[in-house]
Amino acid sequence: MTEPGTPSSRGSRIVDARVIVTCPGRNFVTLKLTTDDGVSGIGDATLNGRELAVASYLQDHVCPALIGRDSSRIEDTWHYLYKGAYWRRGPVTMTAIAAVDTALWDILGKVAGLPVYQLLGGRAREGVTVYGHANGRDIPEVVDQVGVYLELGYKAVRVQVGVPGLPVVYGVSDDKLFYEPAVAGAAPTEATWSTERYLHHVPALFEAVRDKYGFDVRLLHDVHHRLTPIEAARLGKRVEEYQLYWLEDPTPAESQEAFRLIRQHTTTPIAVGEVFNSIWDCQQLITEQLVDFIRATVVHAGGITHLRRIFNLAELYQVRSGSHGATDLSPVCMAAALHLDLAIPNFGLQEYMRHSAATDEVFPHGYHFADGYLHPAETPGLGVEIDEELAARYPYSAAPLPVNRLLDGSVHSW
Ligand code: EZ4
Ligand code: CO
Repeated sequence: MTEPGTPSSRGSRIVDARVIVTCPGRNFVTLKLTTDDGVSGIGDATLNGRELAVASYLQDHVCPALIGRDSSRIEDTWHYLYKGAYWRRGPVTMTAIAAVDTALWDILGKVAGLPVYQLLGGRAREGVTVYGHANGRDIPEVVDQVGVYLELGYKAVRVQVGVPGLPVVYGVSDDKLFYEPAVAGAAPTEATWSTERYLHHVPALFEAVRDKYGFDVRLLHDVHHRLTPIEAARLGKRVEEYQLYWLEDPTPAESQEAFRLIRQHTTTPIAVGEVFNSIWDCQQLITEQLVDFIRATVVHAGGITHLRRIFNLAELYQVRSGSHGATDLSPVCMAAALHLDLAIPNFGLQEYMRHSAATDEVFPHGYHFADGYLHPAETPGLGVEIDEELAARYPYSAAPLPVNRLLDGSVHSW
């Protein structure tokens, strides 16, 4: 047996660990690791609205401990950070661990001269099917927007519509190729919500979209945690005839057994998980087959190493992946997600919201969209870099997510 640390068993040593915070239109936190062989890898560490907490966690507590560590020991480093912190799980910790993990996979790919998906077992499909986002203030506007995505070649579209009587509604914006809910300012903006108005209005949207485009396109909808289980059950049942590909985050998932009630009433497929940070958030959801798609992501669920573990568990129960991919997940996370999506057996669908031109310039990347699919870069590693000089020109600017209230003023899930 080779002694741990002897040259034959050893990768290169980490000599530099740096956190880069930049705001090319929105805030991103990126971890950059460099080895004594001069190889660098990057990982996304962005937690929307709470960016600086992760930056500090990394800078103050993780980076010093990484110096001198063997960059090839990805699994060991994961457990070193997870068990070694004593304080387990949580979005800040798991986003920080994700950044380290992602950067180490990037380095390993570059050292091996292979794109990361090859290290994960190779291509299990030709491309990563993605969905885009059609939204509008009213139903005709959404119907038009679905047409725009179909023209672009998308095979799946999420539809979100404004609700009469509510001034702002999640997912509806003036920007049409992306949607940015975080708003610049020290304190959060506030939105109002009426479940009654929403439930009354939204089925007509699916009817209108199916009438116009038929059943060939996959349609999705995000409830964004706003319903109780029985309300979600009612909506799922009501829209069954429109054959949604999934209904997302129908109810908050802190209580996993809540989904049993939804399941008892409807065959509309359920997707959940964008706020999950560990396998323990979805253990019951998966093993009791209470959902159909797990939407956890590389950046918030402990990196490629831990997300792969979640998807592997899900595969045993015929639950597929459906990873979150909104604009607050940087191109570094998107690149990492694509490598994993390409390699796992139980891939379902990947969210893809285009980044702004400024973001794309700060994060030059080789992944590309063609005919409804995204394809990761074929270059070694993740195939995404950060232009640090350009990044430095965009200083951090506070932008929290909104707070949501019912019409009577009660705080509600946003
Ligand atoms: O609100 O990423 O499915 N996508 C979503 C997103 C989330 C944001 C929160 O940072 O629900 O738009
Ligand atoms: Co969502």
